[in-house]
Amino acid sequence: MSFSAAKMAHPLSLNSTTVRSNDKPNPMCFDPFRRSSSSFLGSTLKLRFNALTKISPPNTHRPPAVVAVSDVVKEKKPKSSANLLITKEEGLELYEDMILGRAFEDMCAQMYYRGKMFGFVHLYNGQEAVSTGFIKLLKKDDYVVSTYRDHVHALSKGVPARAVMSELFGKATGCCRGQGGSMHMFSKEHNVLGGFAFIGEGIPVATGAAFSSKYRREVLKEADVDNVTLAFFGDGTCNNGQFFECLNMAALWKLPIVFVVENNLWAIGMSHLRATSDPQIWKKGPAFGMPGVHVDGMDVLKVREVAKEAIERARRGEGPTLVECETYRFRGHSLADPDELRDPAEKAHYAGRDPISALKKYMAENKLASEEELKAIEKKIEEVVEDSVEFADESPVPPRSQLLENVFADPKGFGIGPDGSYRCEDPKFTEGTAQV
Ligand SMILES: Cc1ncc(C[n+]2csc(CCOP(=O)(O)OP(=O)(O)O)c2C)c(N)n1
Ligand SMILES: [Mg+2]
Repeated sequence: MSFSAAKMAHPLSLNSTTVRSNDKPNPMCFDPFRRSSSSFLGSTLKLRFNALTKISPPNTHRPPAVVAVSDVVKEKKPKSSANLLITKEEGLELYEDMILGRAFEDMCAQMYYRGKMFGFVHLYNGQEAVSTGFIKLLKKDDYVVSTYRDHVHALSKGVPARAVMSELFGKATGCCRGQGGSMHMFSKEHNVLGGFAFIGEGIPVATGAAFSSKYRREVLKEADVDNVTLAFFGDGTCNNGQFFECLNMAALWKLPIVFVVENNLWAIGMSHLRATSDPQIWKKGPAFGMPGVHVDGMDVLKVREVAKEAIERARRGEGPTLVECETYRFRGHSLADPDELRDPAEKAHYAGRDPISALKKYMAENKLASEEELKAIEKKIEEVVEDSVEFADESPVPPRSQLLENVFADPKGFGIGPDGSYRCEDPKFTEGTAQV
């Protein structure tokens, strides 16, 4: 097993494992690193134990923020004399992808409030290091399976901003021809197998994709098939049965998959600590016979190192890995959420750990990029995002005939009449479903 429990030096300057013994706790000041018997990660909530059951707290020693990491991080050969984990080109690529994710989502918020998007829209602000850290390591044929928080995963995998924005606008030029919307990004071309509105729904799809890769390679003898599947989902989803069932099957069949938990501490308004018997999700990996890794998800370089090892392990045919990324969403659960439940101190703590600012600082300190180079990337992305909005706005809405397409397998079913024409094209169609 290549993964082991160990602490690692923080590649970025924000060292979440540091505990300064001289610091006196200030009751007015939120200090997530202060050792406490009842706090977890950066949450300000206390772990509560049911007094009626008289069960004593199982663990009175709070683990450090990063409790298990890849050995590869420690053994990593330096890219340069400065002992850096990335080259300049790699750093610029990571920066560009994170800026794209952030700028795109900020624009989505604007467009949503201007009434250009419909239904629920869930943004990814704050979590970019996870998408970028993992997906930028993939090959084109590898698969990504997401959740309803899916725009940025699609962008990282290469789906053009125009196609994602148009999909959000419900336009015919969207990656699902406007038929999916925010929660259902899909691209056959880019092997993005979907956003999914039901939590946990994507995990079996991802497991199936990983199974198909293994089947093609080992049964159909397609020797060049070495695709890896990444399944992204949240902390709240890890209490869903599909998660456990799929961990079992993936470990049993040594499937080429990485289960990536984006633990942002909240499932809508439910704190992870209140909902989960053992909040350390990564521990569930070893229970199924696969490595479980916990990584600082606000640090793209750490995420990337862990991702590298997990993806390579899957590609080598050694089976799945469960990676828990400690992260945080900077906005409410969806754009309809006023976000009044979370403690402002907790929000402020994570805002100060913005993964984009951290990478920027790291690159500047290590002379990997000048201020001008980073500004040029920001400018370029601003134009890409602006262009995506103009494109989406000018694109046509889907034809009415598309309304019932892909709804029924039988083309002569509910949607298509005996004469072969769409029933919705009947002028009386909107008068009531009884006649349809
Ligand atoms: C099967 C199912 N049950 C309930 C819901 C309602 N629901 C929507 S989001 C959500 C919370 C999910 O939280 P988490 O997995 O942590 O993801 P996050 O939103 O934090 O990214 C729930 C319960 C759902 N979409 N699907
Ligand atoms: Mg969550």
